[in-house]
Amino acid sequence: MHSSVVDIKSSCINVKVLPALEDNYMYLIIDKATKNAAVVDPVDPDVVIAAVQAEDLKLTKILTTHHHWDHAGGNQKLLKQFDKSLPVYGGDDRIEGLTHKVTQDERFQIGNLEVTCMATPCHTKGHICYYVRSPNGDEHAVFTGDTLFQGGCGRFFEGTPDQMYSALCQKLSSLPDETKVYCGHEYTLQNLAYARHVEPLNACVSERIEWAKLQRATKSPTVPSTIAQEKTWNPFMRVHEFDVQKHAKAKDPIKTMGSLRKEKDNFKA
Ligand code: GBP
Ligand code: ZN
Repeated sequence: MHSSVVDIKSSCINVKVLPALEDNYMYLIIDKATKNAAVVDPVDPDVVIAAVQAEDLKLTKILTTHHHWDHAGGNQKLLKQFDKSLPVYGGDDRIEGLTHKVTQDERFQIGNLEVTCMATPCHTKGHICYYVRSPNGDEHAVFTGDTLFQGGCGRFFEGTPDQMYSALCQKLSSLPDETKVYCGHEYTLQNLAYARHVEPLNACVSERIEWAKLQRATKSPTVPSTIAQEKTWNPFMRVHEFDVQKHAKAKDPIKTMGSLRKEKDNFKA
């Protein structure tokens, strides 16, 4: 296992972080009040089923961020081995087992938790981020798949700088500061190495690198971060900043986004 299993607990929303494959994360989103749960990107269904049974959860939904096999490739097996009638949410017809195709602002519940879908096309055309709120509105989490990573973002396989700008700097940046960010891969150290190349003088980047090195030394996940933190160290969320534009040799945020992504595609940490 690339990382240990951890439980992120609070009053209403619990999240179980489950490592999979080389560097993927699956997540159980648990409504503490009802023990209802949804699983995000269950590429390794055996691990998910074991966790659901050990914690005596009622698994009611599969949430898929995008159709890539390392996210959606376990859906059929989970349906077959656990419950053929589990609804499968996602934004792309290429998703295994899809039953509920969702779009921007569509809402549904996990027990009493309120989920809002955010369409974030670019890494893939049908990519969805899932924003989760407690019933009292006090707790927030967002599951960002391969759109927003800690300190970075996904490759632009099916989209443009303009679309990633809209996803990161308009949609995700509008979430409450304290929203916890749960991304699809453990790429934090690689991403922050690039962030330091972009902004060598940004102390938030250097401090997070030191923290992340300590975490990884014990195989602890670096997730979650928060939206407020990402705005301090993630170059792709900082394309308005003068220093970032200067590094990119660009004069507007969207050109900066395009130029950063191009450079990161070939960056060796
Ligand atoms: C790293 O950064 O550690 N190993 C490298 C990058 C997401 S997975 C590997 C990589 O390219 N990962 C993808 C990405 O977007 N990385 C962000 C970055 O490099 O900055 N995937 O598995 C990837 O989406 C995939 C699966 C891709 C099916 C295409 C298809 Br089709
Ligand atoms: Zn992907």
